[in-house]
Amino acid sequence: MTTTNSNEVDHTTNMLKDKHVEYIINLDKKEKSFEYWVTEHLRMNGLYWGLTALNLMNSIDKMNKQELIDWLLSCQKPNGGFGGNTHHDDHLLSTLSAIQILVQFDSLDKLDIDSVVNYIVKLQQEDGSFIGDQYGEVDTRFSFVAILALSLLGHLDKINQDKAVEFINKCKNFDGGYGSIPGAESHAGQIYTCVGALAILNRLDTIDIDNLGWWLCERQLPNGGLNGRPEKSSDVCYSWWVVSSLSTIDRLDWIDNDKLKTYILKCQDNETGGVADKPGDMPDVFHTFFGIAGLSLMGYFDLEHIDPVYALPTKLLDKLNINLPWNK
Ligand code: GRG
Ligand code: ZN
Repeated sequence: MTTTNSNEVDHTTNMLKDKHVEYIINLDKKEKSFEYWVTEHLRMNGLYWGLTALNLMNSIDKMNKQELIDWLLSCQKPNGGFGGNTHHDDHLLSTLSAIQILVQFDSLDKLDIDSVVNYIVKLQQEDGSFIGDQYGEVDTRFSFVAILALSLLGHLDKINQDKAVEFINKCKNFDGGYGSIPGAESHAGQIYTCVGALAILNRLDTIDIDNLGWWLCERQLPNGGLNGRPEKSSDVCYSWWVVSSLSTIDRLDWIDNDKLKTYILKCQDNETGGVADKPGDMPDVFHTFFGIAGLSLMGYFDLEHIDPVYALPTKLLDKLNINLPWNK
């Protein structure tokens, strides 16, 4: 399969790699525009999505590293956490994105690691769960984000890991999936976070693999795309949430990879570049990243390989000496 730029190319069978690179680079130039890294308060997440997508396409050097690191460091608050932009409150989600960006720029040494670790550790609750910020919402997303961030910083020992696992297991449902809090319905996004957290803590043994594998593969619809829970429509971002979970539990062959690839390709915008949530919709940086990440996980188009748990290029995790037993 070729990778090309031409408008004459059939985007339903080819990946428009060069156009996607241009699309992402241009987002950075459209400062103050509506699309500027999705929305202002999410800029740290947006930068992580865009940068990682470029990295998978071997084009990270197209970004201005020094300028971005200076901006990123200006988003750190006195309590150690990072805001989504310079004048925004700290949040666990933007703190993880900041760390993932620094890993990709090989610049973790720019960080006062102890202050960030302290910030994250304080967010763990008595029952092992994590809150995302000062407002106190509990969600398995925050368990995962805290565990992933501490793992990248080499300080997982600072939290109560057994309690963290206990809380995640309370969020497991009869169908083998996981929800955001105990009793909440299974959702592919929450499953990614719970499976990822358990993988990092070396507790994949607590997962009901067959049940979960079935639930996940039933997310594939006749159009090849995946949905996030029963009765919902397909969306490109589930090419990450579902495919990464299947990959971590070693059941990626339980869905039709070729049909999903075609669905993702149909969501490409062959004029502007970028990938949309559904065929014909407007592209955005979030779905561009998750579409490309899904293709990378499935091994298409000579993309840099992404790790299904850390959501970073595998080669960078090897450099950090992070153990990836699921990556056989
Ligand atoms: C490092 C990749 C990475 C992520 C950090 C924030 C986070 C951890 C994970 C988010 C997991 C999650 C809950 C994803 C789901 C997002 C989503 C599309 C929600 C909408 O779901 P529905 O079912 O609506 O309400 P749809 O659009 O599917 O019909
Ligand atoms: Zn989506």
